[in-house]
Amino acid sequence: MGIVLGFFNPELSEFQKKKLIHEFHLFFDLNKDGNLEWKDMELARQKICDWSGWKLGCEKYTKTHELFRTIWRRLQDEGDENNDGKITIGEWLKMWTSFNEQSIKDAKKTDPLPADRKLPDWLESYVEYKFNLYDRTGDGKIDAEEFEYVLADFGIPAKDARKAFLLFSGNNTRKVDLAYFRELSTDYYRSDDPGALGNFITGKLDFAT
Ligand SMILES: [Ca+2]
Ligand SMILES: [Ca+2]
Ligand SMILES: [Ca+2]
Repeated sequence: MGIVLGFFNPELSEFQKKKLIHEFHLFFDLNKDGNLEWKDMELARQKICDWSGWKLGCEKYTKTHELFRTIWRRLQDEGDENNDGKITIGEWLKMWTSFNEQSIKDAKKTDPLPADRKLPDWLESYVEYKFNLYDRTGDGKIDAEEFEYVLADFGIPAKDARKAFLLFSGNNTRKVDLAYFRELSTDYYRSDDPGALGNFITGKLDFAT
């Protein structure tokens, strides 16, 4: 048995639930039917391929297809409790609670990351996909224009995206590369701290309502 660490609660707080529900509806359920299915993954894959000009048959296209198949397989394993090919919002939240419990249970002193900074395997791949989606110029960092541009496609007002970017980039003093983006994403998915900068990574500024 791993060491039981008392510093975070496996139960999701209301704040954490709000963030996860927002992410589910905004970025995962792309066809907006209320469930997460392979169809949604296909739409995500199509989006990055279309935007990047990766055509059927090219290496990037094939790689992206494989990436999403893997993400979906893992996500379905962990989240689709009744095996009906759909992850409902209830199953989604349950999956995150189980992940919290498991991370506490498996935590070891030698872990490079504390239990509350771990991400599920499939999410590591998804975070990288998300980074590449934002990094339109492919220069290894996200700038304010890219962030605003990509979020506009998800219906986020430009002024909110701009403000969010300024917040987590420390008024443009911090380079938003993949390593920092991963940190911010971990805040978003795992942290219960309302002051964590990663809370703003989806362009939503307020989870109080
Ligand atoms: Ca859907
Ligand atoms: Ca299901
Ligand atoms: Ca860039």
